[in-house]
Amino acid sequence: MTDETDTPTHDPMGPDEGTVRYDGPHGGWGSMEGMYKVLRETGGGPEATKTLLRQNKPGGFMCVSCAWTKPANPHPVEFCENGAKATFWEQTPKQCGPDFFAKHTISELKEWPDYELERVGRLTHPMRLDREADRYVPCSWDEAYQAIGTELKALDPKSTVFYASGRASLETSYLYALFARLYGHNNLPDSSNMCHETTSVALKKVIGSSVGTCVLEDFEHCDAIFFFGQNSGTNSPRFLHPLKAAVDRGCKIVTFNPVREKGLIEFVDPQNPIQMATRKPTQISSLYLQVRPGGDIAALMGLCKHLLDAEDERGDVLDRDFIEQHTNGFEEFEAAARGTSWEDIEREAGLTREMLKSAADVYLGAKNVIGIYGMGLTQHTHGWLNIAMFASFLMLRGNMGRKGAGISPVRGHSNVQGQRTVGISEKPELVPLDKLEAMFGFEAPREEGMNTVHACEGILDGKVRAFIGLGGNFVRAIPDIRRMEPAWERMRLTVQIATKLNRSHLINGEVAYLLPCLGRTEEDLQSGGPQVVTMEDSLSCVHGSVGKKRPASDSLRSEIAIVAGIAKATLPENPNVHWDAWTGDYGLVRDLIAKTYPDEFHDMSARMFTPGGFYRGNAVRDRVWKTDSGKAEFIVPNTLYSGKVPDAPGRYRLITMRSNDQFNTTIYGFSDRLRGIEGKRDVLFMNRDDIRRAGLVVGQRVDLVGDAEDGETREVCGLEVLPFDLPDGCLGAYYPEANPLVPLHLHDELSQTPAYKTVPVRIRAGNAA
Ligand SMILES: Nc1nc2c(c(=O)[nH]1)N[C@H]1C(S)=C(S)[C@@H](COP(=O)(O)OP(=O)(O)OC[C@H]3O[C@@H](n4cnc5c(=O)[nH]c(N)nc54)[C@H](O)[C@@H]3O)O[C@H]1N2
Ligand SMILES: Nc1nc2c(c(=O)[nH]1)N[C@H]1C(S)=C(S)[C@@H](COP(=O)(O)OP(=O)(O)OC[C@H]3O[C@@H](n4cnc5c(=O)[nH]c(N)nc54)[C@H](O)[C@@H]3O)O[C@H]1N2
Ligand SMILES: [Mo]
Repeated sequence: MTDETDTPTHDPMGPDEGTVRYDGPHGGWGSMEGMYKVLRETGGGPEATKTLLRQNKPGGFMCVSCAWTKPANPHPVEFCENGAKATFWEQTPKQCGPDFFAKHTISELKEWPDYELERVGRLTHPMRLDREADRYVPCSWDEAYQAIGTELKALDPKSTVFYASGRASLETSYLYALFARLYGHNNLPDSSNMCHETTSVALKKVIGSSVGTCVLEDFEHCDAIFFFGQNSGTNSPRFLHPLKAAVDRGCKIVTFNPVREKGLIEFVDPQNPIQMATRKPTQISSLYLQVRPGGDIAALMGLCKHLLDAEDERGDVLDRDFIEQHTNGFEEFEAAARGTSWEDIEREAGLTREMLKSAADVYLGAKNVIGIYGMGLTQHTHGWLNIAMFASFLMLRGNMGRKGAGISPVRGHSNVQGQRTVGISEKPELVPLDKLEAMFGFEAPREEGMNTVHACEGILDGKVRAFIGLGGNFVRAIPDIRRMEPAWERMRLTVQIATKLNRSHLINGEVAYLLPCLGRTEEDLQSGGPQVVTMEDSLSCVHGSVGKKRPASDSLRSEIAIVAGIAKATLPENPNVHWDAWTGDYGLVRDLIAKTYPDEFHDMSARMFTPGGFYRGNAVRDRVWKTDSGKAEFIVPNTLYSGKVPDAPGRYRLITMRSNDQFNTTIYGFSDRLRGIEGKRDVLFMNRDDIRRAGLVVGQRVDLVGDAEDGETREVCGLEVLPFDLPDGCLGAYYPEANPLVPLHLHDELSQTPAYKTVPVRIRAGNAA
């Protein structure tokens, strides 16, 4: 490891004694260096850097990385280290075209690491799989559309799956979902099914809204923020600015996370010259509690118990008016909290009663509280209960539907929330099908479609015959990928619409096409002139986005054009459906969206460049609860543990983690600077006591084996044991490399979001011990 100011270090006690960690703050010079490393790597020139200045600005383009909101008054540079990396990654001048595919067989490419595959460069031409030759060969767009259309026409629509990764625009998403329904199915899984579907289901159930309730302004009025399982420093770094501003005005932040994530500890604002010069960071969290993975229900129960104790003492803690007027189930919830023992809470949370008291005191000292969360709450077998508990905790003091308060899930992909809003959903009851039928003159399919887990099950048992991927890297992102890969290749048709080569493009059906599309930073010129696309951010604001860069290749088509091309080749003529006109002018698609969802999207084209985006509204802000009972629901959890791994020696809960140098399955590089890791990803994070107890030594290579007791063999071999500050009995390894260990059947019980954060594993030390 190198030794510069912002570089990782081991404890001076030596590798056996110390833990791997990063001693610098988040942000600062380290983040500048991280960004420019990717610029060098992708070979981008000054033009790539210039593009950054248009990022997340009204009239510019919306970042292709995370979904964090784009403010009305952007900073001169409204991008972060990881947003810049994503832009550079898309803008690379390197190409992955017919010459490349002529040189490499599919079998050979399967041996390449993910990082090398994407690094080849932008896909430039439509390609068809030649199975005999074990290669992709170029084809024309028309040939691809006609061949795919012919295959789809021959299949039962219900045996096909149309997946979407959360990046495609609202316009593309609307047309993609319409295509699925005109063709005859609701099999529209989305990356959200692996991500915040738990939120969509749980929040809908408890507060009647499937999305968060806060707007940016709330962060200017909150007195405390409770942070559960979201790593802003890496996954939504621009969020650190409002957080820092909140801390600067006295707001307290309390974090619950098994991992001490740097960005939530201290931050140097790269846009603040004084901080950059003095390197004096802002302390972000005033209290940081390393809850056990899966221990959040218990931790929240402990917090609620403290609040009830304080109520007994002071009598002014609970918001009785709110509870009475707006909620259901309080008495049962109160009885359950009082009846839960501290012993159980402490054991399951891995935190003491006193630690939880310190956190409860912060809550009590605050008038307005915001609850933030991410994958640390959603990706568990009882993930929905985590969220229900979090909502209950906030509701006890009326922190819902009030300025400066609320619950705010931090979404992942830049338009994942919006895709669901405009119809990409396997749940027909969430889509205005009657209206679509009237608008387009057809009979919409009414059966529930497949979500991600159902689609995987359908592929395993042979029911699913075709898969279309609108972006993403499905076969790498899902659980149980070693079981899925052979089943995948038995499908009849696979089609991938993508910007860069990834593993999912190498695991193909009998007939397969790889279709390259424009990226969001690129100019999208159609018959009606340059086009705008829109997306909805994590705070439900909708923004127009204009790409200006010259496309990576003249053969690229926009996502809308590709969806329309396939749809036209598949579906019979319909006088109400105008694929060519819609492709020529996306404004016509926005008109359709506005007509279908007038409350949220009226006058969409006129409003899309509103600085800060236009807010699509949330009834919870007016304390209107669209739940079955018409009130917000307190839910009594039937367990304190949101996972399923038993507590026993040698049995571990594995957290799958994102490094600071990746976007999901896209690996930009091998630096996880903020955790002190450089140059590798094949590591196993483990605390020193666990290393000793297991009889291992630091640096030893071990295998992880699945411990789901379902008869399936699951393993990931050759991980280097690294000492790391984690709770007992819990391990960490990187996603997606660890995905073969995740059982498909372990998922949130209501939403089927895979339990990527409490994966049951054991360690096999082999001969090296
Ligand atoms: N640079 C970058 N940005 C991204 C992404 C990326 O990969 N790279 N991915 C995007 C996407 S699609 C998403 S969904 C988001 C993901 O962003 P996050 O929601 O931040 O997701 P993760 O990094 O997977 O995990 C979040 C945190 O949960 C903690 N955690 C794990 N288990 C538990 C638990 O049981 N309880 C608690 N309280 N905490 C726990 C982990 O230590 C981690 O800090 O980011 C988006 N933005
Ligand atoms: N173990 C484990 N597994 C996980 C998670 C975890 O925390 N742990 N997280 C889950 C989560 S939260 C998510 S969201 C999923 C992510 O799953 P996906 O969304 O399916 O995967 P990504 O890695 O985001 O997809 C990357 C690919 O998208 C393509 N792409 C990039 N830009 C564009 C574009 O503009 N248009 C098109 N058409 N394609 C583009 C590129 O080809 C790139 O290779 O993974 C899930 N899997
Ligand atoms: Mo995600």
